[in-house]
Amino acid sequence: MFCYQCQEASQGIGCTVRGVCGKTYDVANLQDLLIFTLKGISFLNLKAREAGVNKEKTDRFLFEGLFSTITNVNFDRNFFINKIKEAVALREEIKEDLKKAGIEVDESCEAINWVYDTDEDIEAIAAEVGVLSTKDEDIRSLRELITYGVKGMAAYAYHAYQLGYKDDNIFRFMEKALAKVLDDSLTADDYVALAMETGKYGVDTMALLDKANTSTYGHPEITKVNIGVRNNPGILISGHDLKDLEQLLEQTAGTGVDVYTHGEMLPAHYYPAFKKYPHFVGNYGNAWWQQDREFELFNGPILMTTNCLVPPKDSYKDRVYTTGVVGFEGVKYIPEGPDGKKDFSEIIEHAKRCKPPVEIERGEIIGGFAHNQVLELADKIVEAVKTGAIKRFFVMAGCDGRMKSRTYYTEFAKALPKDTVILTAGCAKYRYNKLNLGDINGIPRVLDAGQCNDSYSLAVIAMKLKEVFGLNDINKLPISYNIAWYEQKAVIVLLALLYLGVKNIHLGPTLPAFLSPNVTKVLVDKFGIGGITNVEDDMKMFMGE
Ligand code: FSO
Ligand code: SF4
Repeated sequence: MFCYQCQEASQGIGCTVRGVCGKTYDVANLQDLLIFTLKGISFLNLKAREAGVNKEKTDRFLFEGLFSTITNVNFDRNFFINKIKEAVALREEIKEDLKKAGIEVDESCEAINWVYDTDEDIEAIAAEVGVLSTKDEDIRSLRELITYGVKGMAAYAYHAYQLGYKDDNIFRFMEKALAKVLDDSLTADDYVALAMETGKYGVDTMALLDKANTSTYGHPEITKVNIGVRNNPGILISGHDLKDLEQLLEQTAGTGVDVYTHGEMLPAHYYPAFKKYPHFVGNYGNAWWQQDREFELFNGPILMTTNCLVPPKDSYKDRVYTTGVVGFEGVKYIPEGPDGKKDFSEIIEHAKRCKPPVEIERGEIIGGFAHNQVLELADKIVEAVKTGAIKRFFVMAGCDGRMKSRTYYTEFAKALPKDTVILTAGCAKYRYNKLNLGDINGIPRVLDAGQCNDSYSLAVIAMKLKEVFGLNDINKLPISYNIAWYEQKAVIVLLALLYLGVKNIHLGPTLPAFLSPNVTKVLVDKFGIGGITNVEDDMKMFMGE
């Protein structure tokens, strides 16, 4: 096992015995083998595409497989053994299809030709194909940067697909990128260019998901979200999947069971379509890493639709349900029916047997500042910038995490001058969204666009402001980027911002372990990427003092 894909990689180097996230040795290796086999499938499917014999089920298999290996999504050994077997079967099917179409394929690459007889064979091969099998540190770094970006892209493509939105160009690119990551003839420069192209498709995928979400559920609007509780049994839903939420709200209507959001599901409250449910009560708790305490206190069942799942404690494990690509051994899984419907009745019955949630806080938080809403307020915002009432915006999007050093973000938000506004998305917001930082002429000082993928909204807003102020460079706007990262969706968001030409992004609380010194140097030289130090010095640096 060697994994360094998230910000919590052991000692800032990599997890080698067991993940800090709780991922076991065998699961880490199996994830590597799944990714390796998906690369082989990608190589073959590109040829199948050219010949017009590709199948839609391959697209879905690819993005689901990639998504399942993102940090805190799936910890279940059997899930990966089965997925790998399915991957090999699919790979052979594509080979057959190519043969029938008269297409010759060079099958010398191991990702395309490895076979197994037993589960032990699978585990033995899994131990050989990990990250460290690329010997050159810089090539490895760039290959992983691209692979993690594609994983994030796959997660967003998955959500769009669930709502009936897809784009073959995105699927083709994912295959191209994964196939190139196998190609030993490519140089570091080739991979830098591929990383940029990954950013381009990251923008396209986030735009597609934005279209899917807003066409289906309406444009997010300014919303006050209750953070207290009611006296009914409840179901807590976490992760990012809005379609799962919709089905849960439909099925719980009139049952006397309330529904609350946790973590990244909070922004669901901002969508008009979910406002019609009187039993959609509010948001319970904070970011993903606090779930062990908060799930315990919630008392009712919890539905994990995507990351971030933390290995559940015995005290509440029997109340956790997973769906989609999420999995954990011994935790009940809710499958999707052939018609795309999920039956949540077991969770609803479970909830009825549970006590109402324990109140952990009271009050409201405000959000819903995605691009459409912010552009409606554009005149007010532009006026505030012109009069100097707003001096600077700080994009503080991204993730939250366990590390103590992340208190930096709370302290940074508190220390920001009163004439600055935070633009946020993702679960990083929980570090400062309950601080009551006030408003500027009625504009709240923390503008939450939504989930991590809604970072796209922040880019749209920046582009619009550039246009309004008649600037020729997005970097001339009074916007600073102090972004927190944790998992691979943040990688695609970062690559997307770089592709859009955003410079001088500061990334914390630590730079990715997968960036080698030389690759870091490229990012510093080309894009002005930096880390963080301490609140006082960083504040001076950002405010140009
Ligand atoms: Fe995890 Fe947070 Fe949204 Fe990240 S809950 S950490 S970039 O924001 O992805 O899933
Ligand atoms: Fe370690 Fe992060 Fe990989 Fe988990 S996902 S094994 S914490 S690097």
